[in-house]
Amino acid sequence: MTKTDDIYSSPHRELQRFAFDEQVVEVFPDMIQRSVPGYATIIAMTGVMAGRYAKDGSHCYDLGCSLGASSLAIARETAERDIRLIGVDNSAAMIERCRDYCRQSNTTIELRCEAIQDTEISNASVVVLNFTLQFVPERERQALCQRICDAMRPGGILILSEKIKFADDHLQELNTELHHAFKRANGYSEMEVAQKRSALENVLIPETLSQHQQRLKSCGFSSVDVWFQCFNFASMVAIK
Ligand code: GEK
Repeated sequence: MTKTDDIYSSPHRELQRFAFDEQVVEVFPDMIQRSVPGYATIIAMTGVMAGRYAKDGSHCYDLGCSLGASSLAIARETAERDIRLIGVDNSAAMIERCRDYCRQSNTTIELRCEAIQDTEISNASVVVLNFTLQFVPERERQALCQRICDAMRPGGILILSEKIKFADDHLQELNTELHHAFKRANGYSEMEVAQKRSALENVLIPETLSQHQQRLKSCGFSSVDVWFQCFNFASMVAIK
């Protein structure tokens, strides 16, 4: 049983920058499910795509794995195959809890507590960045995506899911409001939505779909598709 996210349900006199600490880990499954439209679909389809593209004798990476939702979905779809599954997160609290989940579900995932900008990547057939690149400093994103592409086997895939922004002001406003309405429909109050938004300011930096697509192309991915979008959340697949 996971706890209900009530972190921002009472007024915070001084809002701290959002961090993936013990308090967040406690409520994370509930928080992400109620905050990200399409989260369950994206995780399940990450597993399905990995099942198709993961190659025997290769590595699959879940970068920013949190509690291992994507890794566990990949593990389910690649059971009995000769694939090394690696999860990376720089939050010690997340990795510790993820380790418990892996143990409980009898799943073997190599977990690394380190920055995805520094982690070694090689012989990859599948790399997943589900809602993680948005937390990496903007100036470091190109080098990271380049390193991922370089470490990937031809025919391998990168699954990149992100909160996105819109170049068109009208669409930016509409999708922001629709996302907030989604959160309210999931039980968050106006105050919770507003406080979370402030805490994430300058921590989660979204980019437009075309920025992502151009970057992926410039790194050497030959095909890039947006396979899922709901409001200002999207998931792309890039094929090397
Ligand atoms: C899921 N993928 O359930 N290096 C390593 N980890 C990082 C870094 C970094 N530079 N920056 C942030 N993180 C997961 C959800 S959550 C998304 C991913 C969200 C980690 C951070 O500690 C957190 O666990 C994760 O990336 C982002 O599908 O909460 O919106």
